[in-house]
Amino acid sequence: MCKSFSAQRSLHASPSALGGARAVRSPRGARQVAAATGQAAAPPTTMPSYKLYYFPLPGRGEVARLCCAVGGLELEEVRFPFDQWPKYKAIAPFGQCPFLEVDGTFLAQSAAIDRYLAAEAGLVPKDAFQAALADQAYNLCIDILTPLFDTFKVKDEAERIKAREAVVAGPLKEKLGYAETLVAKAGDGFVAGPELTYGDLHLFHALSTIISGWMDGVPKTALDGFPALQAHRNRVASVPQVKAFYEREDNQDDMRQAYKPNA
Ligand SMILES: N[C@@H](CCC(=O)N[C@@H](CS)C(=O)NCC(=O)O)C(=O)O
Repeated sequence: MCKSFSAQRSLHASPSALGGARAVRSPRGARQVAAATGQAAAPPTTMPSYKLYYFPLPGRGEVARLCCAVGGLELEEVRFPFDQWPKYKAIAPFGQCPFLEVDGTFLAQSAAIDRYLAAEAGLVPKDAFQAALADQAYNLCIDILTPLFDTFKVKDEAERIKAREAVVAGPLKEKLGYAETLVAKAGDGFVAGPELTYGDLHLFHALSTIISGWMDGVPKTALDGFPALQAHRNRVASVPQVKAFYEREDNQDDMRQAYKPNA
């Protein structure tokens, strides 16, 4: 699915040895989430060290990054260029990225990584049904993005664009319609209630990717006609920690301009 970024740099050129000391941390993340969403801050706790391996682009790594940014979790990142992928594939648990190293143990599959970091960051509701509502939105986003990402497998450029146009007119339009209804019901809130969850972060990421112009054949206007989705995207983009994440020097690539408020 992944298309190359020309001017990305690797934040950490080489992977460190596995392992890492556990450290007692202040509840900074919980306090930041509380400030953004009104949730109660958790008491101090022992937190693991987190290291994310992925390409520089948002792709399947961005929700993990956002969970950490919103929750104030310290995330070490290995953002490697495409030509270094074979080296990292050799250590990737399932031969794919992203993968996360937690105190020297690897975790694969972006959905597992995202839910774990979201839980650590206080972005999974405590109430089981509300948590399921966050999962529902998160998984709808997988359904939204997967047919688009699958088009990267089409080698011929003209065929690839044609495949994307078909996705935009068919499955994408249908799924965005479901997302629009979901978010319209939430009013000024979020997908699982009044508080921001990782379901909202995935929806924000999916919508921002769609309007970024990153995929030829997917027009930047693809969200026209979905006003509730546009409003939700802007609401999440305006959360102070999200806004600050996209003001960071290492997040100033072309694609991430679409992740800003009113993009
Ligand atoms: N279900 C996996 C899919 C991961 C995936 O397809 N990753 C792509 C990059 S976005 C990858 O590793 N491609 C290179 C390869 O498969 O060798 C997940 O969500 O983590």
